[in-house]
Amino acid sequence: MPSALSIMKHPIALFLSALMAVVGATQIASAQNSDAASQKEQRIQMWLDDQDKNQDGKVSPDEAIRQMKSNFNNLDRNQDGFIDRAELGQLADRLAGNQNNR
Ligand SMILES: [Ca+2]
Ligand SMILES: [Ca+2]
Repeated sequence: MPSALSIMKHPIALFLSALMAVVGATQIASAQNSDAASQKEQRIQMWLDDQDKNQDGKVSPDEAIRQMKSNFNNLDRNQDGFIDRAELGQLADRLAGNQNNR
């Protein structure tokens, strides 16, 4: 009767553990991708929680603080006087891109 040790040394067992390592790595990679997406969502939500005082889903000039206020005209891409979720998303993408370039 083979011991547990000799089963682990079996070629098929080695193959299976190698396969599981590859599958595990793939799962980690896709988890990182969804992390990036959820980090972006979290960032947008954080900004809105922080600055969207009247909770209309966008930041007006008098709600904006710090860099958001000083860059308001740049961040308000469509110049409608508000930084909305889409525009916050563009900002989050830009910040994420800057981090990757470092
Ligand atoms: Ca608002
Ligand atoms: Ca806008």
